[in-house]
Amino acid sequence: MRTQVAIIGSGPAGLLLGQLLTKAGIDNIILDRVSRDYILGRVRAGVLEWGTVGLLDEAGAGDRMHAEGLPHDGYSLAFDGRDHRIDLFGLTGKRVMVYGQTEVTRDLMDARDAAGATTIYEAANVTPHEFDGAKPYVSYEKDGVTHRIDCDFIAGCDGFHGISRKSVPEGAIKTFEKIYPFGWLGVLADIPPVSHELIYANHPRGFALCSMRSETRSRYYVQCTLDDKVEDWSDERFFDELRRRLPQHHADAMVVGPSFEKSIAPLRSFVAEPMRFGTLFLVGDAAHIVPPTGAKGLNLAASDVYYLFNGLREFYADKSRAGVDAYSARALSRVWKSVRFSWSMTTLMHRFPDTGDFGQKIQEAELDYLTHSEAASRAMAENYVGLPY
Ligand code: RFL
Ligand code: PHB
Repeated sequence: MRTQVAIIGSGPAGLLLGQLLTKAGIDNIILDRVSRDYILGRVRAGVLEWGTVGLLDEAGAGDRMHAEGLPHDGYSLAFDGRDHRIDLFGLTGKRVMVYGQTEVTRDLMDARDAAGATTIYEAANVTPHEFDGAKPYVSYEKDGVTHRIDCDFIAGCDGFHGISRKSVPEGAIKTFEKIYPFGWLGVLADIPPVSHELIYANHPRGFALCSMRSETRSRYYVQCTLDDKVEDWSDERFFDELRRRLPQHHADAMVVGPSFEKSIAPLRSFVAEPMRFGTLFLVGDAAHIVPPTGAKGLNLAASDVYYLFNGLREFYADKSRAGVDAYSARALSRVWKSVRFSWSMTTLMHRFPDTGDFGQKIQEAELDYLTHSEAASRAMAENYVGLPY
């Protein structure tokens, strides 16, 4: 088999890149090691920057998002028993879209099917080869048979645990990592959200987040310890804990109900540099991970795709390598700003077991500063809605 761009990974990064390439007339094949249903069973991000919304429109996958997604003009920082609203629209003229990653993925898969582009699910032992030369290829196994796809470029969109980053010789890559001493326990339940905007709460018992997927489906999180087990958290215990961490008027307004998804995610910041090795490009979680506090993971995958897609389009349309050569530096410049923002919002809103009274006082001072300084609130809002590409 031969294609122009072989894409490893059918998450949001691989699917968005594939769809933009297909629309530009650039042939591509996507390979994933799991099934389509398995991918659609994952519950992950929920907030889209407006730049991501625009890319989904450009990919021809935005109709349902505009019909069913919820544009949000602000969110609340809750602490000390009260709310401070970050007026995203008033401070930046921009808003975000609340629309789940599962739905984004489904819309991109449907658009890909409609375009007739090839995706190979349940491909085993996918491996990128010879990406330091001009004739790269990807091999994989399916139903016991080994296949080979020759290509011009390989896009490694295979997430943090994927094979693409691991295929790069150790000496050619530098990684940066920070592990946080806590996780998030999340539930999904068909109950109306406690508030029509997101609430990020800092409480002596730990962080909490009230998010949503629709007007009838809530996504709630509480900070938990790294050794917490999902089995130890009944719905009753979860909602009791969540309510205790919210200002009283929100706790009183909360409707509770049975959850149908409950999981724990550890929090980590990670960046791999560079993001390009010859004809292999790392995209999205394959190259970087952020803690979810700033809602940046999925949006960073989208901005990487923007830079790579434009580089590839320039390569095929104008015979220019300038865009692909600039990919890593352009993507990393935006990545590090989102890594910084996600780290700072995580540091501001969580209880840390190891920073003592000093760390606590610094948090309180920063929250007080945010409450009283429009400049500080605007800086936060500007990062949350997404820095320009
Ligand atoms: P994905 O979504 O992980 O997709 C990668 C795809 O690659 C496939 N794959 C392979 N295919 C072939 N061969 C291999 N060897 C392969 N190894 C992996 C996988 O099956 C998969 O289909 O990466 P992508 O596309 O870069 O998208 C990134 C986003 O998914 C990610 O940034 C966010 O979901 C991060 N994230 C969250 N972000 C938020 O903004 N808010 C959240 O609440 C939030 N919650 C989460 C998250 C990430 C989580 N992970 C990765 C464990 C919760 C979790 C649990
Ligand atoms: C979510 O809805 O899952 C969500 C929203 C905002 C975040 C993280 C997760 O910062």
